[in-house]
Amino acid sequence: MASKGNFSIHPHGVFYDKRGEGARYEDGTSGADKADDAIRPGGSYLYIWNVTKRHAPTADDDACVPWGYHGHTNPTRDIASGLAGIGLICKKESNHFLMHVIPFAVHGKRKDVDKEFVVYADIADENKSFFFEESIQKCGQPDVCQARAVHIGIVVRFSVIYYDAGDEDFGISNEMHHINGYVYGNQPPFKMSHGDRAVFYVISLNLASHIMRIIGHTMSIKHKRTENALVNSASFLSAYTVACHPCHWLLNCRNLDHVVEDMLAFVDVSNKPVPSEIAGPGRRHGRIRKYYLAIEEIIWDYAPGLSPDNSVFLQQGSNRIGSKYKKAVYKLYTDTAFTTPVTRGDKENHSSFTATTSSGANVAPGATYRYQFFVSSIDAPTKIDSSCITYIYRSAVDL
Ligand SMILES: [Cu+2]
Repeated sequence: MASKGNFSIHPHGVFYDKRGEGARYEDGTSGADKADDAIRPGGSYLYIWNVTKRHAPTADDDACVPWGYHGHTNPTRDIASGLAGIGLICKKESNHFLMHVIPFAVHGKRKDVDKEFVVYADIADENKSFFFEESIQKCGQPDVCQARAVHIGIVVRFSVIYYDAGDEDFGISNEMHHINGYVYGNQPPFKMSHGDRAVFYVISLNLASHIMRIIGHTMSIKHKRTENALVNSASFLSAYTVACHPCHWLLNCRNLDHVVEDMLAFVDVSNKPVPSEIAGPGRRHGRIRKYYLAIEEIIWDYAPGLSPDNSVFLQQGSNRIGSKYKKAVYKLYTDTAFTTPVTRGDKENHSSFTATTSSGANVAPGATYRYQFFVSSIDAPTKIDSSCITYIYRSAVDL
């Protein structure tokens, strides 16, 4: 420990006694049992963590299980200051050791995958960082920023005992929606070759939900097929995928608040000869299904059975729109003439205000575009999935 602050390290997923906990709180202990709670500047401390059979991956787990570690002298402050990382606990047969700590670096020793990546998705609140007063000196006019700053007092038992609201906009400007410490796509691209088997260790620590996905790829999480890796506070998971289609793909958080903040990175898949079941052309051995979808404008009534008694706000009037709005819907036709609609039964006719894209094409009014989607063995339901998986499609020109 060489920093100016008192900090600690608190692990997840391993065994420790009070001296290896690294978390400061009122636990009724004293003396040696408190020495791990906060290491002073210039000091050092030996944390002892054990990985016992009870902490090893189970037979049903993947070869390795990711866990997080972070500062816990004041967890909010410590994590905002940057003190977070990831560790792996692996089955013996997959490695020659059980735990390996990888602070935002790749592990690279697994035999069951070609590539390993860390996706630490979080919101770093610089207002709460131990170093905020130093960072504020980077402001063009430090005095001006200091006056706008949100001042947070000392924390006792996780409660802030004083709090100066400051300037909310300035406070928000210091909240970094990051992936591995990078915002607005500044994370260097995750590089894969076509057909690579990859695992993404997706973790989060703070109080927000992140729904991470890679466009053009499905994932397997806990042996189940999905396209979303959902992580909440202090969540750690492994998302397995196979690099499809050489291209530049978006990896981002689907939480719409975080889409607005451009919480994203990119996956670069380079070209390489691959087995036919992975390459696009090789996927065409299956049945081809053609759908002719038009995007049409309609007037949609949100409450066709509305009575004056059951809704105040949906009654149309001089100062209210009412229950009817202009919408766009996908409508299925029999062929490219787009003149004969497909009649759908009641069970199939569920409004559909939703859409799709895979190539990013922007289809202009009156134009048509042919999207090709492939369903290969690597996207299929897994052995433990139910026989069908439900996905949505939607427009993605502007979310
Ligand atoms: Cu997010």
